[in-house]
Amino acid sequence: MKTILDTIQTPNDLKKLSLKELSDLSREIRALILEVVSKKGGHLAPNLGVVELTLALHYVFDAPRDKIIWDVGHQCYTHKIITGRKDKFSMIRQYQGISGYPCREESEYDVYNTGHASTALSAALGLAVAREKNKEDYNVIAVVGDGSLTGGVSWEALNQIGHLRERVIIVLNYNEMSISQNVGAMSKYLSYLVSGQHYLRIKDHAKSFLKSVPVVGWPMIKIGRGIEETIEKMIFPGIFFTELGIRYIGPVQGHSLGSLIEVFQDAKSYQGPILIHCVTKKGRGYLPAQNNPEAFHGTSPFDIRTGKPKNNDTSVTYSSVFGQTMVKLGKEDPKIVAITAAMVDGTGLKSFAKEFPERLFDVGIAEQHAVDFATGLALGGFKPVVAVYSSFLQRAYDQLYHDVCLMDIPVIFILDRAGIVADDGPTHQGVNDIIYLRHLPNMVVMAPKDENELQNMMKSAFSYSHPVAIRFPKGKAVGVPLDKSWKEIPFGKGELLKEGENLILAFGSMVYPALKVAQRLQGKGISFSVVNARFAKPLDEELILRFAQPGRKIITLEEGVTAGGFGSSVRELLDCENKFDVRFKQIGLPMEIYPVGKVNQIKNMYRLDEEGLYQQILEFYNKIDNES
Ligand SMILES: Cc1ncc(C[n+]2csc(CCOP(=O)(O)OP(=O)(O)O)c2C)c(N)n1
Repeated sequence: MKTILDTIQTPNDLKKLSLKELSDLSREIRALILEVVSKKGGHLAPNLGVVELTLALHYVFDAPRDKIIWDVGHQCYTHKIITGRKDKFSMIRQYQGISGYPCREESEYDVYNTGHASTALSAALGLAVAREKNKEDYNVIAVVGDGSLTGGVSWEALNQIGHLRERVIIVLNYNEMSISQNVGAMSKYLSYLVSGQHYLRIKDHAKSFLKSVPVVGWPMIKIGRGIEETIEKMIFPGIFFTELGIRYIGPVQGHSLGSLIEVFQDAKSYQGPILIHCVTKKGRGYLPAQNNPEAFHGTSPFDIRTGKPKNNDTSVTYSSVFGQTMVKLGKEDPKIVAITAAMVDGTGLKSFAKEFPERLFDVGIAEQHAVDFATGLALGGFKPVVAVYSSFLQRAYDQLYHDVCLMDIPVIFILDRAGIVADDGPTHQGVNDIIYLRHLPNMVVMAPKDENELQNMMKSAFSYSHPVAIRFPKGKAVGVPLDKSWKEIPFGKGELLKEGENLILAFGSMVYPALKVAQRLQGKGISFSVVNARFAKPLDEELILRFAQPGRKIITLEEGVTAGGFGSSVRELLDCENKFDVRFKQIGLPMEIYPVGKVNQIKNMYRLDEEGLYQQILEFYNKIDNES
């Protein structure tokens, strides 16, 4: 039987549907999302929460002429399904499939590539200003979640949106959740607007209210504090935004297609910036996700009937070892505090949060603030550990330089998801951190070969009295036993694991593969030492230079971009010590945009899996031997 979804090739087809048909379509789309994500994994709860909102937007606006920008972009599945990618949807987040985020290369309906939070408002304002300057006429709509509104960039944008007063439509997708429960004063304010308020009754209220507000210079109602302020908020909900110069409309029932369509239609004719506060439920329509939106924010494949994960892999992960080590360290030292930018669970800090709720700070999606907040805590005598994903720390680069490193403040940075990251695509690859950290003055850059070394590195880092970054990959650790008592990692010292003639110098996740490759090469009569570098900065110069003898081969391995990376620092050392007669090769990742895929697929593509490493080293070895 033909479904309504079968009739939808472009958003234009939506415009022929009745409200009832749109509502039926929302059910069909939910079922499709659920079916695909249960098999392939992906962002379930955020997407189930915005089905009506997306349909209403595409029903009212004329994409791609009108520009819809999705903040983070993890909630774009319905958008993809109705903008010509329904047939490819089963390949979402798969190698050679489609991206799980908006992707300009995929479709003209994807206006702006996203993946990191809080960028949509700035981009929308930029487009709106360009439109005015070009004397064009289209709508610009930014869809932003309440979680993403905690990011500083969003506030920088609101500041200018209220100032310039260009026509920008902000759809605030309010579901009280970031990945976990949303945090912060703004979150409380938004929830205040929703609680105790009657939902906007569109016909008899919003239209007249909109008309009554002049575009420029509307009167600022200034009444006192206390009870008057409460009355004011009741009469003019969202006064905070209004006073910034942004018209506030809401709260609107975010699953009522009728309400959404009416509000969006009204917003279209408004001649200034407008924020529509839509209240949605994460996981809507699938009980396990509704009841546990955090677990279903991003999920691996699961059984639809029970909501239980299909893969019950209970392997130890780096994040879990980090978390349990934090608890251990926290018990020993009451000055240790942990900071996360909205990733309590992802970074493994849940058990620390449970054990020491007053020493865990979730700052919201605010990596820049997290870094400076940690700096202040350290200056005040605490020992802050900032747990963050490698790719998200990129946006706090100046805070690392200006605030942490120039003052040489001992903050510990735990960089999870460093290296190749599965499924999420280019925005989430943690392949740049060695580069952006290693030239910062005073910064120590480390990577453990396994989870046991991770715990010892964490303990040791507190004794270095410098900022320290420790990077490790996502997921499953090596599976080695954990030392019961701490072992100090000597500052700046590598570890010689295998003796041989030439040298493989491996950093972090590349150490065990290096050992395996060296064994295989041994079988061919090719002799390599293997050193676990432990530090990309400072380098163990003494150890490296011991191998830097004429004609010897030195190969560096890293799970990161080579340009300016770990191997580059070794090359610089050899160069500055005039060791030109050493045969040197740096193995890692090229500087390019990696495709979506599983870690093994991407490693295989770039010859960073064991076989690829073996072949690369062998080719290099044979080439040098043929030359000489
Ligand atoms: C800079 C940055 N930090 C962290 C993340 C990880 N992250 C992805 S979605 C998300 C929560 C977003 O919450 P919200 O915007 O409210 O969207 P919802 O999932 O609730 O729909 C977070 C923290 C990110 N994408 N970007």
